[in-house]
Amino acid sequence: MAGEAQPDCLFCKIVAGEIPATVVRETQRTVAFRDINPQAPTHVLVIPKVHYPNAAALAAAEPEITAQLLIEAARVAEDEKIDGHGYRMIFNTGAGAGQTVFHAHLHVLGGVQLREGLV
Ligand code: IU
Repeated sequence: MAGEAQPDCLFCKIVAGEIPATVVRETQRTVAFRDINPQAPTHVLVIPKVHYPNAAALAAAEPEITAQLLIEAARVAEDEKIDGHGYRMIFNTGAGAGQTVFHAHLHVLGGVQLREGLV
């Protein structure tokens, strides 16, 4: 069924509590946890509890949850006090864009001056 947990998905396992993660925020539908290989002083991933392979598939099926990811990302930025300086939100979508975990996730990066440019 659409959105169902996938047995081989690492982020579904984090949602289920089967793999440890440093959770910084949680709602009924989302979890935010620290990236294990941070690329900035603050690097948090915000994910839906339901499984969709990327942000585009999530947006098509669950627009409200997609919006909630953005809202939660902004709350993470406030909690981490990186919202004043500015931060970056990224959805890598597809292997060609650098996506390596195929459960939709929103990167929140900040706490340092991020370079200009996107690629
Ligand atoms: P990407 O957009 O799919 O490339 O991002 C996946 C991220 O998930 C990447 O930054 C990893 O460091 C991160 N990650 C994690 O935080 N915990 C894990 O158990 C695994 C990956 I696997």
